Amino acid sequence: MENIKEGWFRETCALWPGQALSLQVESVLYHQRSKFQDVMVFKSKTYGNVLVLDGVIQCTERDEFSYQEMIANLPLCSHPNPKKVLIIGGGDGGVLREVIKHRSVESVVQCEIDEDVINVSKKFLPEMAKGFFSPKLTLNVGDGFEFMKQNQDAFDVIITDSSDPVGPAESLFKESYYQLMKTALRDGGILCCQGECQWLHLDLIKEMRTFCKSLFPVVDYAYCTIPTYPSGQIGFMLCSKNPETNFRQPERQLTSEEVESMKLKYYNSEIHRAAFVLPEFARKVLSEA
Ligand code: SPM
Repeated sequence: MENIKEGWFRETCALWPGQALSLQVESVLYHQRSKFQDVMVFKSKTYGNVLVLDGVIQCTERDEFSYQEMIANLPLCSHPNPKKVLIIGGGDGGVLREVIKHRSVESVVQCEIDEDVINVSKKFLPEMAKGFFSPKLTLNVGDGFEFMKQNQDAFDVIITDSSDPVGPAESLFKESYYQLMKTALRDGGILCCQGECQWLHLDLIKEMRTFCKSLFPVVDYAYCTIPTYPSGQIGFMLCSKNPETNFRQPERQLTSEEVESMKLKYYNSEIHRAAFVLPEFARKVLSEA
């Protein structure tokens, strides 16, 4: 295992040159090559079990909730009545776990291409993967592109929980993919996608925002903090087919009782609003897009 040395896992990638995140390893629980990628789970000293795909951290038991709650709740709370939801990717199940907490959501289809990631998550990340047992779920092990081509005008919300734009997920950051999501959304539908990091990928985010604005009347960008993603944060690209959508003011505000009963640890309506307030260097670049 070339990325574990002297008891430390080190995450390096061409997408964040010159920097690396390290976590201390207690033991490697699983390491196999699936049909699509290298899949590893290790038990870390201080972040619980960690899922790593092609050498890149996807989630840790300690901090996963920030990303999963935000990528699910930013779009769901921006829609007046989300009933049918599509999740592309998200094989660990954490986004699904958050989506099914919404009473309005009647059905969820999840398309994950790599069945090994689902099985490994059920075994080693059970808190995240518990959503896979929900009666609301139809699981489709296969390609999200193909699924959306066959299912147009079908969903209120589409969430793309992808890995980074190298290898299998590269096409999910392209205009043609957003065009396909647009056709799979019903009128008034909303999408939210993993949107990379302001500190590292501002040019990519700007390019994506530009093509999103050519497709949708409303486009916005938000982010959350998360210690185990590079530079400690990750963003979300949000688009709506409804010209009246204002992502910065959640359409459905959660009461503190709802936050409590949904067992939310990061998302609340205040952080929803705050997530769109960008530091000046990013605000400036993205306002030109
Ligand atoms: N459900 C969790 C899956 C995680 N999907 C996003 C993973 C991104 C990992 N790399 C982050 C790099 C940010 N620039």
